[in-house]
Amino acid sequence: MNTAGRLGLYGAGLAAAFAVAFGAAGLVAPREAAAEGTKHEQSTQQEEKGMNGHDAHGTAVQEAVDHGAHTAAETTAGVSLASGGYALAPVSAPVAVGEQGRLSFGILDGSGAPVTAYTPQHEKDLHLIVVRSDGAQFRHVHPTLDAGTGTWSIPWTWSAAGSYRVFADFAAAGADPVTLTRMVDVAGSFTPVVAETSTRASVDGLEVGITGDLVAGSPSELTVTVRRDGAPVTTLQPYLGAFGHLVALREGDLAYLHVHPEGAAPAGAEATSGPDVRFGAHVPTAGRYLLYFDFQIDGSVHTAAFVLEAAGGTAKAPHQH
Ligand SMILES: [Cu+2]
Repeated sequence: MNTAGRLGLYGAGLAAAFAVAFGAAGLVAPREAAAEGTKHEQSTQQEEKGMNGHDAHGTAVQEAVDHGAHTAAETTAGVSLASGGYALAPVSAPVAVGEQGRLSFGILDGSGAPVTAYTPQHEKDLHLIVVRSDGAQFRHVHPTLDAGTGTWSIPWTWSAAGSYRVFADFAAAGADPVTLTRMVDVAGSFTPVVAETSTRASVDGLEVGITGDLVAGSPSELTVTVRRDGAPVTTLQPYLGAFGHLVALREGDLAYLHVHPEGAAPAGAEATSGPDVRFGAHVPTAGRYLLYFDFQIDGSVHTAAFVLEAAGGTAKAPHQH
């Protein structure tokens, strides 16, 4: 089956699952989809926190499906080059490993014109995530916009061959946030990394762990803990308006879930926190999720990668009431 057809099927089945957003400061597009799919008298906030139980989810499932294409487009975040009335134009990048160049692209509106005005999300007009198809080689960067042409670009060198997913996460001025994606191939052979469930990561001399259980269709809390030489690190600095930034990708289609911490935002640029950072997570399906935690200490940004297995949930079972 071709990709479009497969996504269409996914869209119907996963609508409500993706319709529930993540975290307190959470991602807006899925949350708004959830609001549309929820009866007006119900509290969307409560539903997201799981306080209304299974009934609310069942309702959201049916109504989200009824909403059809609009909802489906948002619920397949990060698996399409066009969504929400915007498209990611072809990505230009070096074609071989080690070649120095730039990665650049444009965002096009419904008329094909480049978008030059954006609404910042988490302190940036556009977040660029690049990851190889096996989940390795993750990068989260912030390219520069040429406001005259609408071209985004950033210096770029590939360090490994393979097929990459490029995600652009942004909100055009006056529009809802969307995440668009394209594939970019880098010549050469590579040995795919097989994802093994992993809740600990060693990065730049820091030990980072993640606890919490993902359950398909249900809210879960994840806690990331940062230590150095076994001692809690309490000097996490604000990064993108929070004390950490978590991107979750579903293994298999790399569907994109952009997560932010629960709890209060940093009180100011000098605020620090740690060693724990909590996130609300709500995964749509059972299976593996690749998680990437970006955090900042002493002005340096680090990324810790984890792989979590989500257990199957029962919240979406049609016979439940
Ligand atoms: Cu970003």
